Amino acid sequence: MLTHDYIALEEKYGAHNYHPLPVVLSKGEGVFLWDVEGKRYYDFLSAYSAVNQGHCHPKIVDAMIEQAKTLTLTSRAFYNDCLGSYEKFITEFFGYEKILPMNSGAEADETALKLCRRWAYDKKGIKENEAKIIVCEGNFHGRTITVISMSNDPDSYKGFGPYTPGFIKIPYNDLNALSKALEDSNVAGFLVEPIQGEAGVVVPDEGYISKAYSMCKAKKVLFIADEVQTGLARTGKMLACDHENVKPDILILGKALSGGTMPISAVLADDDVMLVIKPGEHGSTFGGNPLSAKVAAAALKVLKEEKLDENAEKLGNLFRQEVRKIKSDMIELVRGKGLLNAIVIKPKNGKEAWDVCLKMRDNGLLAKPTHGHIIRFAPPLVITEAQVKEAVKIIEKSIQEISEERF
Ligand code: IF1
Repeated sequence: MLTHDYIALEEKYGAHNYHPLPVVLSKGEGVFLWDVEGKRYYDFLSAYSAVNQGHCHPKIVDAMIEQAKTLTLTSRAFYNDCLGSYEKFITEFFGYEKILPMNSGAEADETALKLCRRWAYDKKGIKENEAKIIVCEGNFHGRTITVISMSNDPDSYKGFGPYTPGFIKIPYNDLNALSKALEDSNVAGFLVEPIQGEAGVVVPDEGYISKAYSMCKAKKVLFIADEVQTGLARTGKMLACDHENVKPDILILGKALSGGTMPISAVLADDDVMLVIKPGEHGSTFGGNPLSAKVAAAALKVLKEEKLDENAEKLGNLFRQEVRKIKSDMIELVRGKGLLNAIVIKPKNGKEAWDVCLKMRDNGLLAKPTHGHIIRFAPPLVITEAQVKEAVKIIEKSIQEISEERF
């Protein structure tokens, strides 16, 4: 089968809930992907930052294979011999008293919302069913009904109502709006992405996170950070909140927690928050299974051993510096932190970000547009300096070729 055969198969038998770039991948290693015809590409998406450790990292895959041969799932009806030591490891790793293990990012966000609401009733004394949670415009927290109820992107929410109530939406990066919203005494939590990924890698002003945190503290409101995409070394620190020395009351992790091998997410909090949920009140069949316990521990160890946070910081600076040298009227703006970056594309001769991505694919680099005119650039954090430079050459060449094309 060739590329078009695989695409036709998905088109015929799969739901049409995605519009992928036309490339069919069959192998990955480190920063590279190969398509079914054997062509090699730089991966500058990293499965939306799930593959921070690089494709098929041997230490993560070894942990996975070894555990898969021994025990994969017991459910939480019984104890298993992997979960406790993983729980000890990850809580010490991030400095929390407890973890609640889940699978997808959206589920972890839902878990955080449930924790926050229950804490509001049990600890803050808000009347039942009246708790409110502040969220930000432009957010992306996943696809479940409650999560899309927080969204102001019609693609996410339109036509899926009725929606879950209890959210106050305020503009992102706006402390005045936060201050006003915090005046409502029924507010229990503030859920925020330290950098908004889906919105197009929107980096807030310096001090936004730390000031927002202090404002929440002053009102006895839980500061909840969705670090599903920004976490785990992507932005140059283990957590994006570390840039401002903020320790969220509730921390949400996903994606790279498994190095891209399987869905593993986690919610971390101290006892005061985590223990409001009692046996039987929350859970999931797969959350905390022995296989994911082993895989997640291995994935975290790789981040630390290979100092991927430092590499992201250093090579992120290099990437932005090199891209800013490209002379093209199609580049409107380059922004980001660590190795989570975006280029805002100014269309030319009817050519848009999508066309640039197709051209980059032809030239051996994969990235995906968001919101029509923004291209996200987020390679695996194991990338080297020479590879960043070569990748930027491909980006430059592609933008130049597109600029010269007409309809
Ligand atoms: C898709 C975006 C990225 C997330 C944050 C929770 C979740 C996500 C901050 C949910 C998921 C994804 C999902 C993926 C595309 C992607 C994405 F463009 F949509 F926004 F990464 F930039 N919190 N992000 O970014 O995690 O339930 O998917 O495990 O195809 O929908 P999930």
